[in-house]
Amino acid sequence: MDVHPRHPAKISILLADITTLKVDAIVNAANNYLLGGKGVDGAIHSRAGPGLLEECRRIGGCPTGEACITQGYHLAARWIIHTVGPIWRGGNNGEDDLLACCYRNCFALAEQHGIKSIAFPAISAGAYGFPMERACQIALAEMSTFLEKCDEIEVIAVCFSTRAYLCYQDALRGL
Ligand code: AR6
Repeated sequence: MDVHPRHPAKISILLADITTLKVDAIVNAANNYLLGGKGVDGAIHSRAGPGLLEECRRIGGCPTGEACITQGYHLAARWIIHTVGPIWRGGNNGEDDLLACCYRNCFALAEQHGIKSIAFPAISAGAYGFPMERACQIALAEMSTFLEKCDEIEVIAVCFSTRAYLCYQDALRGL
């Protein structure tokens, strides 16, 4: 696990399955329909159980770049914050800003709900095709900016592959 030098013990990079983490909230890389899918979304729905799908149905959807919150159901995490990352379309269609908005909106919900530890997957960097290096840079920049104004939340960047882990480490050094 690597710790951000400017925020000791507050931001860390972890190679793990996000659904196993005992944190206050995990973030889901969802789609606009909030009805489950593949990747981390599928893993979260399958581990959380059917109550999650019911609550997501009631919410009714989420625009790209925004976020909403549900209970964690059978997860160890109390909350799930669902956000919808942009689909990569070459990089000149507002993708960077939309991805940054995902992180900011997740942090806003975390603050509103008194969440003290939050774990993020690499939003958009799987099925949505965002280049991993760029996604990691945006993620860590937003995490770092948030922690500059609110350092009471522990932030975990979760990697699902060694490649993602190395990308996060590089991005951390480049901050
Ligand atoms: N724990 C942590 N990270 C994971 C896990 C896991 N269990 N599983 C996958 N990842 P993706 P997106 C990583 O495709 O690109 C879904 O179908 C994965 O290796 O899950 O935002 C939704 O319904 C990658 O680095 O999300 C949407 O339709 C990262 O999580 C669409 O995919 C994100 O990959 C969203 O695509």
